[in-house]
Amino acid sequence: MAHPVQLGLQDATSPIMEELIAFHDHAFMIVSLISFLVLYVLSSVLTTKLTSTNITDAQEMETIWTILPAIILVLIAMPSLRILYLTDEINNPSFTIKSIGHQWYWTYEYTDYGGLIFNSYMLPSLFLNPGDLRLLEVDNRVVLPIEAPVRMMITSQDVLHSWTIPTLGLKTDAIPGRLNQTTFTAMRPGVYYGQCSEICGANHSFMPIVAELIPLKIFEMGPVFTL
Ligand SMILES: [Cu+2]
Repeated sequence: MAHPVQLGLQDATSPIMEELIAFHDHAFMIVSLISFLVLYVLSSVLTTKLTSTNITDAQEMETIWTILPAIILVLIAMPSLRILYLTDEINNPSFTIKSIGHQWYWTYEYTDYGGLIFNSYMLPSLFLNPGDLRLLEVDNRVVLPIEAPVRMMITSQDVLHSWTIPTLGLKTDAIPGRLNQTTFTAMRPGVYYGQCSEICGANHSFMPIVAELIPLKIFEMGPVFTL
């Protein structure tokens, strides 16, 4: 989860998020270089007496400063498109888990396990145990396996919601009447937090998502589902 005064992204738990972080760093480097160059040119312009008449015509320079930004844009667009299509890849998933957004809680359906369905509500502050995270803890966490491709089907029963877990690189809109799908392969076990990311009404801030990622062997054993 995010921690106070954090500036960067959360540590990655899936290969897609690794890619996204690498792309963020790549784009950030380009933006930084451009910013410093513009800052340098601006300060030069402000501190130089512009009296030369030789700079009224400079075809070569204009050609370069037209083509160079175009090349930079391509250098950003290409890796961006690559990740976009990687994110869309379904990868023959081993499990399908359905997540339904409601005002204001999530419902999870394990259709591969006899149609297990349960609701996941935020824990009110009064019910928190020491060490629990206020506004992030839920009564029933969604349990997911690691090191296996998992498909999430995401939909809504009332208004627009968005099912999000930043550390897995997931953010998929929950749209009434439409079934969206996304896949991920988690790489390490743990408890990961997310929040609804589509303004969905009065209690939008109070429908967190908590995913408990456990090793595949334990997931397959099943008793974890006796909630
Ligand atoms: Cu919502």
